[in-house]
Amino acid sequence: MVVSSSDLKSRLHPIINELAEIIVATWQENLSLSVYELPEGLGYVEGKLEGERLTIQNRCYQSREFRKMHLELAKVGNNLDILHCVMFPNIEYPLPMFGCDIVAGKAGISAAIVDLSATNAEKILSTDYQQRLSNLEEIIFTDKRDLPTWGDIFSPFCLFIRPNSEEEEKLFLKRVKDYLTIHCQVANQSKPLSNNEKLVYFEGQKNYCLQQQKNDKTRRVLEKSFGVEWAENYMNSVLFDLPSF
Ligand code: BLA
Repeated sequence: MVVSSSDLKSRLHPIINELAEIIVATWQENLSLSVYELPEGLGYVEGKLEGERLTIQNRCYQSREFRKMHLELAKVGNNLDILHCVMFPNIEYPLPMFGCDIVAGKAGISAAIVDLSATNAEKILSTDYQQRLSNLEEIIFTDKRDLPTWGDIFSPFCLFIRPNSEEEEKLFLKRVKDYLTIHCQVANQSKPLSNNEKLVYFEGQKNYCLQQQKNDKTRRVLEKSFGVEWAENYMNSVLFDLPSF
């Protein structure tokens, strides 16, 4: 069955479409993008084994500083809409990982997370990032959520919430745009590293990906529609592939 991508868009929670547009527009405003090819057959996928049909639509770009900028929109049956976004720096640049995930169910958004996660030896964001992030006006969200144990990769600036109103949803979107803009601005000014220094960022990115692959909630959704092997391959070749060095 051929289903056009615009069809998925019309079936997603509006906040997910809105955030997707913000992300791509911010990339286009700040970076020089070219297309990044995903592994064959994994751009648009549909699956249904036990449980409900899962539809996934991927958009992927690259730039000078970023090996891969991945935006994924997914729908599980009629219940669950997901936005997933990760920017994988080219390991020649001393940049953190940008990650964002929104999970929306019938009752609204249950999880909204955004972070810039350090991949340097100290696992601490550079002072440049810390200053810019600290300068953002404070936003108080009512329902903060606790990170799972694998979430030790996230920074003190990680925002993990359950928005409790449309206003909080909008504020979350604004914060994602803030983090993304800071990230693109710092990336634009960053200079490539020497071969020796690259190893640290390779290891840091590897650690980030290995920890994210421990997210059983993501894995289970994929397994229920596509099977264990497919889910494993998708998690380590599309969602969190390791850089080569
Ligand atoms: C949680 N991720 C979840 C949940 C689901 C998914 C169903 C549970 C929602 C909840 O607890 O309310 C599912 N997420 C997916 C699927 C994809 C996806 C199927 O991205 C992709 C196809 N996850 C990420 C990234 C981050 C992330 C980049 O992919 C953070 C930067 C975080 N998702 C994240 C965290 C949780 C979550 C921290 C909560 C996990 C927990 O409570 O155990």
